[in-house]
Amino acid sequence: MSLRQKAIDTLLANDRGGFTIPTSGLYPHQWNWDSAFVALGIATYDTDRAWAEVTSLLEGQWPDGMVPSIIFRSDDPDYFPGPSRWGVTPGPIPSTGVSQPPVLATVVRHLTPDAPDRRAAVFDALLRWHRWWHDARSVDGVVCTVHPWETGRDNSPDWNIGLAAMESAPDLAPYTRMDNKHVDATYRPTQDQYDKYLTIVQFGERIGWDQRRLTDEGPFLMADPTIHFVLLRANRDLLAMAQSLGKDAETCMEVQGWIDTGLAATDTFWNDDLGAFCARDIRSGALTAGFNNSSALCFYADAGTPDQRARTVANLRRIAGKVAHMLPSWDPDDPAFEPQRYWCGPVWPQMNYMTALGLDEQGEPDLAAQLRDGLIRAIEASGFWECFNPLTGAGCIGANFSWTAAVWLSWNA
Ligand code: 9WN
Repeated sequence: MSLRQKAIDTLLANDRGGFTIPTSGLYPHQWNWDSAFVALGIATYDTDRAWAEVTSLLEGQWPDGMVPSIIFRSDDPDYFPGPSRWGVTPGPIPSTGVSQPPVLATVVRHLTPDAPDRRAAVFDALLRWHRWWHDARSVDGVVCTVHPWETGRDNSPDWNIGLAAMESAPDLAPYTRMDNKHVDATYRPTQDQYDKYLTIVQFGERIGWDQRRLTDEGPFLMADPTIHFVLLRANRDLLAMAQSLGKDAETCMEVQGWIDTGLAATDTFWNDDLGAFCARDIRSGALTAGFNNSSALCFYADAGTPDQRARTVANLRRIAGKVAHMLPSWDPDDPAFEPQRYWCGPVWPQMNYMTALGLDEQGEPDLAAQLRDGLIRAIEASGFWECFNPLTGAGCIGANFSWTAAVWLSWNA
């Protein structure tokens, strides 16, 4: 069977009727940015079904505009923490109480150049979601995050500063992890990290998921290059869609204001010692110090000075000399690098997709090709895994993974 057919079959097998799960067993619900990437892949063979992926995700939008990281259309005992642990959430469908990197507007723009009706149908929902980031998650013009799960890079060493600065709740309700029942525990976040993840959830649940309070008073507050650069690009795409739809000047100016604020905030993430965009702990001001697979998203966002871009490229070239498959999620020269542990080393398909796109657009086609080639070779050797060991190309964590199939399809359309 061709790889193309296997990719399509993977997405069909994960289809739960109008929405797609990342993979069965480990992740049995609809995830936010997973669905956005999935829509890109499905669009290569079924545009109507791809559009359903977009609209089904927006069905979970909260009254305050947030689009949650997971929508729980059922309570699956195989997954923890499910809807009962997140408690009563204000959205129309039970969900988590945090969001995920907002790639959706960028995907919608890509899917709808000739479909203004579709574009118009979701524009206001996207606008309200972006406004939520700038209102509820912003501190002094920097869009922040309150939970490692919100960044989509769960156990990246980037979050160690923020997690070390908080205590696990002494009255943390007991729980049983389910992730370790599906996959090798040594590839997953540690128990201490999970206690802290659940501590933040418990805090949010106890304040009734008041998102402004969660940002201001929650146990964890960091700024993430993934969210920053993804939102910056998504705002540019939102503005382009506003203009194509003939939206009023006030709307266009509001979105332009977010772009200006985002560009101005970009230096917040710059670690000049390392020559890389890194995460920052907002309360202590401390910057993390590891080149990771969100660092080069400056190209995707068309942000950063020529010097910042040149130093980012130099880091990418150094790392390319250390691994067989670009782009590892953590710097192989850093002691925190673990090639099989989730966001501490493995190559992530959706990050390679965005980073390669940005590098291509900004005049670095050779590096872009290296990122695409590194992932494609791993997929050809191992299959559609969630992520891959950058030294060997071996698949890690979840098999038959939706966004991996989707990225492959979008690159091979
Ligand atoms: C928690 C579904 C999600 C991805 C994230 C990835 C992982 C979940 C987990 O799986 O997160 O949301 O349990 O580890 O880190 O990026 O969206 O594929």
